[in-house]
Amino acid sequence: METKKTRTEGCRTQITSLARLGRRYQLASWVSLFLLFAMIVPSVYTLAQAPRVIQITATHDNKFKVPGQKEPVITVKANEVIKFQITAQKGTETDPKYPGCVHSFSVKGLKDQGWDVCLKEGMNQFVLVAPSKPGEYLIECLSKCGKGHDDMNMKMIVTQ
Ligand SMILES: [Cu+2]
Repeated sequence: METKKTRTEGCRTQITSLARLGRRYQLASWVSLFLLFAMIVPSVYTLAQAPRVIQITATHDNKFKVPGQKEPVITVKANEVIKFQITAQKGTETDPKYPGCVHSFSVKGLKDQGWDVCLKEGMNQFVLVAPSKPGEYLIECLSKCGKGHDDMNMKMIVTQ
């Protein structure tokens, strides 16, 4: 009698442990699913947050040009992170104050925030943060590049 009892009990415990194991597996799959999401969601978020790319050309005749626009104007949001891709062509002169640069991409009041970039001949890629104060800013070339240099500028509109 006693042995029978223990056998049935043993069976029961086996069944319950199987059920527990099943539950544990289910839990494991839920945990792995959760982990998968935990890994995917931030990367998708980061991709969505990837900085906007703005392309500009700094021409050989010392002008800033934005593809598809008559006048070079860019509109950005306050504090927006922007990735600039600027193709720079060599002007007629070079400035010893900006060694190795054919032009510069500068905002006079924002130099300390990185807005004074040396443009080398060819493709220049860099990331800048838009000013926190909305308004109109003048982006200038401060590297004396020859005829037209004094007018080598473009507008940046910063919106809220
Ligand atoms: Cu210039």
